[in-house]
Amino acid sequence: MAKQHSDKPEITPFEGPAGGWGSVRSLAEIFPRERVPPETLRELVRQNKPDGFQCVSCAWPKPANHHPVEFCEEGAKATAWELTTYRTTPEFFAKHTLAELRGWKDYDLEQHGRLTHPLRYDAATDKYVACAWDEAFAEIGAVLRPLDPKSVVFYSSGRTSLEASYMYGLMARMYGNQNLPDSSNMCHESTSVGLKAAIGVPVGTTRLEDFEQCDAILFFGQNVGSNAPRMLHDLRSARKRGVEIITFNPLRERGLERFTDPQNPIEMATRAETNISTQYHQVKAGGDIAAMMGIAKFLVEWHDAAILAGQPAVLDTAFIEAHTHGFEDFVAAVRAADWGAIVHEAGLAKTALEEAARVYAKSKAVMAIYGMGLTQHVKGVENVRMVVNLLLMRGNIGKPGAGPTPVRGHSNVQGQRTVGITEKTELVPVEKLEAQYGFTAPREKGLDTVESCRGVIDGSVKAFVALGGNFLRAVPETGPMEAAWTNLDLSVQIATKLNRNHLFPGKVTYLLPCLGRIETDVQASGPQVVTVEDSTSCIHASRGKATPASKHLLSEPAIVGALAKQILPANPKVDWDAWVADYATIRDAIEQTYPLVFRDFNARLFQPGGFWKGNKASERIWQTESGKAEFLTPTGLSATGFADADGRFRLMTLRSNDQFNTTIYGYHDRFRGVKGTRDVLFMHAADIAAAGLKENQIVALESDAGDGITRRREGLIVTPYSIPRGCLGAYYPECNVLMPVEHFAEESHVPAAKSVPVKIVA
Ligand SMILES: Nc1nc2c(c(=O)[nH]1)N[C@H]1C(S)=C(S)[C@@H](COP(=O)(O)OP(=O)(O)OC[C@H]3O[C@@H](n4cnc5c(=O)[nH]c(N)nc54)[C@H](O)[C@@H]3O)O[C@H]1N2
Ligand SMILES: Nc1nc2c(c(=O)[nH]1)N[C@H]1C(S)=C(S)[C@@H](COP(=O)(O)OP(=O)(O)OC[C@H]3O[C@@H](n4cnc5c(=O)[nH]c(N)nc54)[C@H](O)[C@@H]3O)O[C@H]1N2
Ligand SMILES: [Mo]
Repeated sequence: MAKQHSDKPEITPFEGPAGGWGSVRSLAEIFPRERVPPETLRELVRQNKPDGFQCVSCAWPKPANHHPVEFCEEGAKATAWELTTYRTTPEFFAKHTLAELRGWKDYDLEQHGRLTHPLRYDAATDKYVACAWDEAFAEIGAVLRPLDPKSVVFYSSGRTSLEASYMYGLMARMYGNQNLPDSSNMCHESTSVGLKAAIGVPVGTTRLEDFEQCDAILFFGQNVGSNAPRMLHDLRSARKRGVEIITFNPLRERGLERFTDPQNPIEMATRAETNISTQYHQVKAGGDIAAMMGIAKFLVEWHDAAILAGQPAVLDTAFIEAHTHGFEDFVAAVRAADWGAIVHEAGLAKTALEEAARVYAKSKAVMAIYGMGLTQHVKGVENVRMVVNLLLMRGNIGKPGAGPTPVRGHSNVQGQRTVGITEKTELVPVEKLEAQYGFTAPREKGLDTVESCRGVIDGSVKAFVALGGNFLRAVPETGPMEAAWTNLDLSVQIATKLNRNHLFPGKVTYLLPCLGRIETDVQASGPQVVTVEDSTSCIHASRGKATPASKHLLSEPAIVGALAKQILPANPKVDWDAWVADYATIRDAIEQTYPLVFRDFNARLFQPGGFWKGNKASERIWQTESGKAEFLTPTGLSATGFADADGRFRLMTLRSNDQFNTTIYGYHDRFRGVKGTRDVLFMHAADIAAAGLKENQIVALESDAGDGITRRREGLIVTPYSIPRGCLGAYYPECNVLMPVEHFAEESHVPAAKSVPVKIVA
């Protein structure tokens, strides 16, 4: 059995750079901890290479001209996590009831290792017991067939391949619903909605080569050192060329400050560091709209003055004229915005915004990179639209080195949407699917994540199938959600490791173990490859070569195919078995549904760097309602969606350097100086004093949403930190219990995890 966690907490400032010797030391701890055998380490060398496997961690692009080792500390942790030699077997489940396991920490559950057998929950003993695959599929089918399809949810987490995702979405539609929430609903849906409306594509417009052509980067709310570390190489090269990087983040994240390349022997030996950000603005959580309004206001003022003085224009008026719509309204709002309000909402001095605007105004090609710090707010979509506004003002979309660059989360989360994992009819070629498969596809919008949560709580959702992920841990309102989960008629969880969602059974419950992407996947036609799409719309093949964790595992396509055969009437136009026997035939079907994107799919999948899906906005073709790129006038300056009040704080729920979402690798958030605990509450020293608290005091947080519901998180250690006043930071997912299900981004329904209204209880 793996060792349970028992370190002593220690919180001290971390002085080193991101990367560097710290990341090497971190790896030296990880591999022995997971007991990964030395021969498996060769898998690391194949990570993110054209004939290798695509990392199961983040979605950052994999370059065509790869480095000798194309992985980072986090990617290596993710690989070790999947290749661990620990196993969670039927003998383990014979020893522990679910009631007991619910008392375990996330870390201890997953650290027990890979699931080995299909399992059925036995209510009499409160334990999982091994079962046969056929038995599992038959009973799941028997429960699902008579249910109203509208009451069934098919969740997926963004790691699932294009092949399995396509089958899964099709299965749901043939069954009769589009209840296809995925992790994107909690993540970049604000991007998908905001960019689609603004520039006609739901994704970023840039590619890796743009890093070589930009002269400035605006960087909002993404923690690159922990969550997309391979991007540090691109940022470092850009810095070496003199590119200015202007960062907006409430916390001083180490990856955004300094980086030593752990793969560069000279940098390592000399402890050389590259400073990443040239300006660092500790904006208030939810203050980005205000900050960007301030920059826009300077641009307009300087533009007006330049025109008066007969000097070159500051705004790209030719571009605005030819390519955009809504500029007059927007610019009127910019002129009308009050400096006092901007400075107050952003929490930044006017001179700081002026500095940022100066660099932006003189740069010819600017990328705007962003993450959850923008999308996970009540006004998350407006945050994204404001980024576009800024870019449009100077024609920074659709030219080399410029454009919006959302940093996607899971390794195939963007690709899932491309092949039909969505609750929205307009995003799927329904007529095409109907013609291809001879059925009538549902037109009624399906349930997204927030709506699925409501449905579980109010009892209208009767069955939940999860293709990966840890839904119940990742969503808001975890208290009532856990309580309501046991009312489900059916809970099916397809997973690689045990997590907290699996400990809440429905009336019928199955835990189905699957192959991971790094493992060999042999089907009737031989070893298979799968495909994924990265953050820059490049599609890559992934070939697993490691020995599967257990001989009882099925692949995700095989599990989806078997489920589909159970719940759907036989249909001569879909041969699920043939698809499972040879994934190339699934890719042919995908190509038939999406002929433009997936032209010659099977011929192109091994192209180094992936093959690019194309992007109309990057050609300045705007597939929007007006046929132009749209300016949006923001409705206000704050993104939080709630008013400030005495004693009310804005809680940002954060990832540590030692986790992948709900998977906790360990208890060291090295860059933030936290060791041995996750029960940390980051807080400004002046706020600590003003609240009459002391460093290291243990406090609770309570929801301050004003909806009369008590939500509480106990046992947090007050930790003085460099963070704006009025803001707090603490770790996700342990703080999700504090988030109301109704606290989400307007339009996109992304839970507003970066500004949760809370109060402190001493
Ligand atoms: N190792 C590792 N890699 C990962 C993940 C992981 O958990 N671990 N998760 C993956 C997934 S699914 C995703 S979506 C991405 C997540 O990657 P990120 O987008 O980096 O998400 P978070 O870690 O939640 O951090 C968001 C950052 O935004 C800042 N922030 C918070 N509020 C605001 C605000 O109002 N304004 C601004 N400007 N900044 C703000 C925080 O200080 C933090 O630095 O990473 C992916 N990659
Ligand atoms: N408060 C707060 N809440 C958040 C966020 C936040 O920043 N703050 N972030 C949100 C974001 S951005 C996201 S993306 C979601 C994440 O939500 P999810 O994607 O649902 O969660 P993960 O933690 O990534 O899922 C981990 C589980 O996936 C399973 N798994 C791993 N690999 C595989 C595989 O290859 N196949 C299968 N079938 N299963 C596998 C394992 O059993 C593991 O326990 O959380 C969201 N929730
Ligand atoms: Mo995500």
